[in-house]
Amino acid sequence: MIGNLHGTASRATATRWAWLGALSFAVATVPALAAAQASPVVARDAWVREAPAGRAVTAVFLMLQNAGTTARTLVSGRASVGDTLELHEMKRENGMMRMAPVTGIAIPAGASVELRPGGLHLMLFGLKKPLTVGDTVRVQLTLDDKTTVEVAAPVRRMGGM
Ligand SMILES: [Cu+2]
Repeated sequence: MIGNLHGTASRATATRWAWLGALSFAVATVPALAAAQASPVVARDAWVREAPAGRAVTAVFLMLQNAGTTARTLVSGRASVGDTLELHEMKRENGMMRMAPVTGIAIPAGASVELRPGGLHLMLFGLKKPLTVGDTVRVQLTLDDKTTVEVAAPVRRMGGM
């Protein structure tokens, strides 16, 4: 019987969290990966460029640090807002700086890679609501070895790209 009672309590808790999730509008939750492995790669100093009403696109910047002895590659990601997340770089084309998707961002062993305005960045598409200072976006990144890295990215105001 104790097992049954415990099961019921867990379901009730799960339902309550599901409701909280449905009610939170500024920051939707990224489902946690129960079996996520610890990665020697960490993400820090993350932030998201503020997105005014009507703007469905924004960029995420952060520092990726690989404390391991094996090079890793960031291959994909998702966020608590927006439909899709793409890995982007800025490159010069006919004298103009343009951004373009890349298939991966290499993080050499024992090194850091900075995603910053004017360089590599994460692009969020399909924003349904404005992002303003005070909001926080949760970002989950997947590496080439299938490990994931999670980071909270506060919204910051910023002039241009
Ligand atoms: Cu971009």
